Amino acid sequence: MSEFVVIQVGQCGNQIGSALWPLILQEYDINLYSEDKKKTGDTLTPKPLSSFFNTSSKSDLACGTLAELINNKVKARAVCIDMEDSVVARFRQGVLKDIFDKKCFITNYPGSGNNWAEGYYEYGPIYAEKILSSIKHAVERCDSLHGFLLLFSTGGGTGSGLGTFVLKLLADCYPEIERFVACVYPTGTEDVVTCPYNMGFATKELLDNATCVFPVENRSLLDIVERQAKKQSGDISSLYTPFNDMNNIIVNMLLHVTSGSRFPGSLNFDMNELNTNMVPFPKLNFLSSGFNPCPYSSLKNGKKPSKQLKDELFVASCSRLNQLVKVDPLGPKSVLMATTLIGRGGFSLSDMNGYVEKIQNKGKFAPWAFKSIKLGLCDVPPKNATLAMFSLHNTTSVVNLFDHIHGQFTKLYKKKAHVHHYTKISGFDRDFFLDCHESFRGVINAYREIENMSPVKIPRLTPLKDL
Ligand SMILES: Nc1nc2c(ncn2[C@@H]2O[C@H](COP(=O)(O)OP(=O)(O)OP(=O)(O)O)[C@@H](O)[C@H]2O)c(=O)[nH]1
Ligand SMILES: [Mg+2]
Repeated sequence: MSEFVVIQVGQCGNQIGSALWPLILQEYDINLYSEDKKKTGDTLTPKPLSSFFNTSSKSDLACGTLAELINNKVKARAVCIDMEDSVVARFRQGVLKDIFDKKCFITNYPGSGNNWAEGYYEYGPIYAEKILSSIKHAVERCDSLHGFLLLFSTGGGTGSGLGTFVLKLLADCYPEIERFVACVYPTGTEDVVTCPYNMGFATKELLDNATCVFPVENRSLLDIVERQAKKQSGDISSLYTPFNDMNNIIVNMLLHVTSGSRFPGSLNFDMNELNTNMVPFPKLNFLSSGFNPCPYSSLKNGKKPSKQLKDELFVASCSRLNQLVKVDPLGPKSVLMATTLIGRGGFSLSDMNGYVEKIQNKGKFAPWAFKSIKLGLCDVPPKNATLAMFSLHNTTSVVNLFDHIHGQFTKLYKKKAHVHHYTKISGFDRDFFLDCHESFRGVINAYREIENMSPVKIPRLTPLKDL
């Protein structure tokens, strides 16, 4: 089982983290609020917690309650960084306080002022040593570290600036270890005026230094949660705290994508296969993810899910309505470079092969991609669901996201608005604006080229007479 160190940076990164840890524990049947063990038959199946927790080498540790975890000195493999203290402070006090290693909290006051340069060039060098030492502490407690998983928003100063600084540190100090990033793009909720610059500079770093990026657009999440709220109560005013619902979707995406690394399955899909299968070129590393956000809890234990339900979940996972970024992976404008499908719970290989055929018939693939689709079957469904289907696409339509950010970045920069906040930071060079603009042009052109590629004609083999 692969191990991961989660590094959560800034307010958003730590808010996603605070939704992530309870849900991971729930997937292992660990009850946070009760001393009771799992009720079903009272026998606990040992499940290796080691992917996200340091269990002090008791790899088959079977815990039913949080108290047992704490007694066994189990610690989350987490590093929590923010340049203000309020969100990280909740980990010091909340119900999970004892599963966090206090050596891995790094905070300051009062934040990076919504300025990428402040996070990257001011706090980065000041905190580099402290951050590296916390990361080293977490890394030394791993037996088979596979990857770092970074969580942050690209819209503010700390997550985007310090988050991408940490990403670069990892690339320099741990070049062999994969760097996965789940990052929020506050599109549609741009409440920060400098957001276009922050998103722009952070994106350049993500293209340069991340192995795989799981981008999430707030406008996509908002659409999903509003649709769900309307379905459930017909009223979206019930969404008092949309960030909670939105972050739950991000967390579920992370649980799905890492499910094969945490649980067994008849067709195992480990995170170590992700980069090879999904990223054909280093800078085309942004992957769109989708799944049905509603758990199918209505199925009684033991009752076989119908084919219709399974098919519905497959269709939902590839639908544009359920993508966490604004793309339509099987739409007319999308050219697929790679796809992965992960079935959790009661899917069979023959179900999966049927879905592969559907995608191959409907989707348009890059001529060199051989229409290949990576499959994974994970035995354990998400908590409160009988089964789930998760899809990941490397599609050229993610260019929409780059176009959107580049457009906003250029609009602001044409007027040189807010530029002085960045140029006043020591280490930040005015030319970085132009470099960033060039980086966007490069990646946008790369996607467009693949979109416009005509199918490659492979010449027929002719016999070699001289042999
Ligand atoms: N989906 C989601 N978006 C968030 C969340 N928190 C903040 N955002 C968005 O992310 C952007 C700012 O990111 P923050 O994480 O608050 O900023 P920060 O990284 O702490 O940086 P500074 O406060 O500027 O130092 C805003 O545009 C918010 O709309 C969250 O919990 N979930
Ligand atoms: Mg903040």
